[in-house]
Amino acid sequence: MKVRILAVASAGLMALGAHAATIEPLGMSSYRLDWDGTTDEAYFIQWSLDLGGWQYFPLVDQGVDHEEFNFNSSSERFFVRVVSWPYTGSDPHGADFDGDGLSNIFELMFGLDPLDTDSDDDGILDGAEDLDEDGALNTSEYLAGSDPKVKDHPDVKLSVTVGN
Ligand SMILES: [Ca+2]
Ligand SMILES: [Ca+2]
Ligand SMILES: [Ca+2]
Repeated sequence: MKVRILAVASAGLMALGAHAATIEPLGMSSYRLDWDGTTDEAYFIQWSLDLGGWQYFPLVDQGVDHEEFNFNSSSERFFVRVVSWPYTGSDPHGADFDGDGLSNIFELMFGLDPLDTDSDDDGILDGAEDLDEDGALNTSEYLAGSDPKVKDHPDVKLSVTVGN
């Protein structure tokens, strides 16, 4: 029997249970997370294997009322939580919630925290970091559409596919 524990939290430290959430198994290693949303919030979904650190799934969910997210996990034990952020716009992927110059989805795709201007807490803001040390700062790579983790030529465009 697999142990599945769902924790629900938000950037604003919303009380546990404020968004009634459940996980149901859909099949082999496949699950559905659902929770009650509102139209004035966007949602990030995070996972952890040990509660020691949380990783983002690469999407931002626009709040409606009933939210669903399907995912796979082959781990014996895992944790999933929903993080909410006040938002009434229509492009949660393209928005820049933490205001560091990098869009939410760009940060999610490259392992940065879209809700923290300095993901690694080294005093250098995410946009001013140069992840691949190729001389082009992350903000420049974002604007050029290049991959901030590959020392790529400026005219190599990044292709991003987002599922929701
Ligand atoms: Ca950002
Ligand atoms: Ca930093
Ligand atoms: Ca770079």
